[in-house]
Amino acid sequence: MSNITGNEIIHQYLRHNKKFPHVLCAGCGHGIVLGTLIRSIHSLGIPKDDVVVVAGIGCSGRLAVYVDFNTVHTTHGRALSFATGIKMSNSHLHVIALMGDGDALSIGGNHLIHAARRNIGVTAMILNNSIYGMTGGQSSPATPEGSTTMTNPYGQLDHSFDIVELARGAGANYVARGTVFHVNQLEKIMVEALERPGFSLVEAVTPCHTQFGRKNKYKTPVDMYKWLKSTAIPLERYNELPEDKRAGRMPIGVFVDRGRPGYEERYYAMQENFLKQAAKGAGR
Ligand SMILES: Cc1ncc(C[n+]2csc(CCOP(=O)(O)OP(=O)(O)O)c2C)c(N)n1
Ligand code: SF4
Repeated sequence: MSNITGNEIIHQYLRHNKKFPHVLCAGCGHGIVLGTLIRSIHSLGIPKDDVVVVAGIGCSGRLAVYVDFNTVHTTHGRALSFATGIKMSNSHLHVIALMGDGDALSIGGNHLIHAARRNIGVTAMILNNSIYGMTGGQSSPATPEGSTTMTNPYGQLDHSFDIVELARGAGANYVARGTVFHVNQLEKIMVEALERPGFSLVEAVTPCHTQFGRKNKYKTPVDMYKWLKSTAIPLERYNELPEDKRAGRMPIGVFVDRGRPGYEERYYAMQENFLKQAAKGAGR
C-alpha cells in the first residue's frame, strides 16, 4: 500500500509553480470540492491527459486555472456548451464542467436543462454556495427563500431551485448531492459520477461565508460548516421522516442512477449505421 498522503496526491495535480497563490477566501469550500475531484480522478487512475476541466466564470470557475489537466476557462454560463463540443469531438475524454450556482442556473440554466435532456456524457459539478460569490453577493436562483443578500436586503422572495429535482426532471442520467462537510461521501459520489455514461450532475453544497454567511448569521467558515452538519441528512433517513419533520433539512446522497447510454455513443452508433446502409445502397 502506498504511503502517499492526500495532500501529496493533490499536489501532483496542481499548477503550483505557475498559478498560486489562489484567489479564494480562507475557509471557502470551493477548494475542498476541488480536492475531492482530484482524489476521485486519482483513485480511478484516469490519466491527466484524458481529463478536460471546463469552467464558467466565478470563484468556482477559477478552479480550472489551478489544475494540471486540459482546462478551459470559458464564459459565464457557457461551460456546458463548450463541454458538449469537446465531448462530441473527443468522446474518449472525461469532460468535467465546473460551475457555480449562479453560472449554472441563471445565465447557464438553458444549457443545463438541455445538456441533461440530451444526456451528453459530461460530468457537471455545481458548486452551490447559494450566492453570486465573485461579484459581491447578489442573489442566485439557488438562494434560499427568506435569506438576506446584497440584492435582497429584506429577504429573498423567490423560491429557490431544487437542483436535484431540476436535473431529474430534465432527464439527467445520474444526479447526486453532497456537501463539503461530508467529504468522504462527496468523493464517493464524484467517483460514481465520473464512471457513469451520459450526463451526471453533482450538486456540491459549499459555504461562502464572505458573501452569504455574513448576511445570514453564519459569519465565520466554522459557523457555515456547523450549519452544513446540522442541515444535511442522508437521503434514506430523510425519506423515513414524516412530512412535518422535513422542513429545513437537506437530503444528501444519490437521487437518480438510470444507466442510459450517452448522447455521443448514440450519435456515433447512428452515424455508423447510416454509413453501412449508404454503402449497401451504393453496392446495388
Ligand atoms: C456574461 C457575463 N455576465 C455577468 C458576468 C459577471 N459575473 C462574473 S462571476 C458572476 C457570478 C458568479 O456566481 P456563481 O456562478 O454562483 O459562482 P461563485 O462566484 O459563487 O463561485 C457574474 C454575474 C460575467 N462575467 N459575464
Ligand atoms: S467570495 Fe465566497 S465563493 Fe468566493 S472565494 Fe470567497 S468564500 Fe469562496
